[in-house]
Amino acid sequence: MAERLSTEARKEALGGLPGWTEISGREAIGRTYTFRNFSEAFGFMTRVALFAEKKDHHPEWRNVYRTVEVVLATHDAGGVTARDIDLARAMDAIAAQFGAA
Ligand code: HBI
Repeated sequence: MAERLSTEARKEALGGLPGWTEISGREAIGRTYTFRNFSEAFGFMTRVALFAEKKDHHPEWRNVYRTVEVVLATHDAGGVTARDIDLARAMDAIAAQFGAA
């Protein structure tokens, strides 16, 4: 199983992930994406869902119209692991293809 990152390692990883922040009250990281419209938000979620399934590592997320709020944590490890950092990077790359802010 992937190892939980230390507070220090988590902060360092977040330094390389603009837009991502710590979630207060639990060991998790989050980011909100804003797309041009619902269709693009849902397209993003579909692409991420396929990637997440392939990696067997899944986001917690909430879609409201053209925004997608994401929380990443490794439930099996009870915190943030390298798997979350990898998923955050992949989500950023997919979101950039949709021109998300
Ligand atoms: N996704 N975010 C997240 N965290 C997990 O611990 C996790 C997952 N997706 C699948 C998964 N674990 C499974 O590997 C296990 O629950 C069997």
